[in-house]
Amino acid sequence: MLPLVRTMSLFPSLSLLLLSMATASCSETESCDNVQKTCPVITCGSPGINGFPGKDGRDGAKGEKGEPGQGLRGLQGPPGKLGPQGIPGPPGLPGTVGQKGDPGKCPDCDNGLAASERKALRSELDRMKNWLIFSLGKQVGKKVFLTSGEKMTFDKVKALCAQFQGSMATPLNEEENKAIQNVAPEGAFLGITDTQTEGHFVDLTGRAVTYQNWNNNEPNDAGSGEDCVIILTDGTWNDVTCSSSSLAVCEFPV
Ligand SMILES: [Ca+2]
Ligand SMILES: [Ca+2]
Repeated sequence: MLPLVRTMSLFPSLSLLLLSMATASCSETESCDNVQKTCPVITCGSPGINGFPGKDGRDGAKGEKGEPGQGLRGLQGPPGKLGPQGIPGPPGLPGTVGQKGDPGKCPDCDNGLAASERKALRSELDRMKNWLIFSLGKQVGKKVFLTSGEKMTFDKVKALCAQFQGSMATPLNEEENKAIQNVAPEGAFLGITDTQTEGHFVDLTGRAVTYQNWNNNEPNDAGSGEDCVIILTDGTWNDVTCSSSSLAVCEFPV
């Protein structure tokens, strides 16, 4: 019945037509009482005006979340393009020191030819050393005393000997003192001073000298002071000024 009422409200002329048709049928075939029994929608009085549709009801409660869909998952796509190279990271910490390696081998050193060459070179070197000592110097024990033949101040003699990996002649006993005397018959500086402490003579390493061979009345620290030592022609010693000049004699290990 409801659709019919709505249809009638929407089309008032149609409803009136239907009503007139029903009224006409009633009057032609049967009484109104019978019509009411067979057609309850249609009344016999004047029809009322249809009301407006009611307001929409409130929204219902939110329903539960539905089940996931059953559709098929698509195939995995191909890998994307390679991204740009990143910034280099900071340098790592230094590693631990490795163990000491085995001694290396020298193939040329192990054969007999190289060994014979070394022996020949050593022999030649010894011969040249003897020639040098014979012509210029004097060997005592494991020392050889040589002179450059020049006279200079104490400091220059010290520097000259160091330049040639030697040191100033410093006699430790009478034999060495005699050897220096033979190399420098006119006298020479010795590696002995009392610059640090007056009257306390030491060698160039700072050790007190145990062997001494002073001339009479020496050392006298004469004049404005004498802190360096020379060997005289007779082999005795005299303290002199360091700025004076004397023969340079150096000693070298043999
Ligand atoms: Ca002195
Ligand atoms: Ca003196």
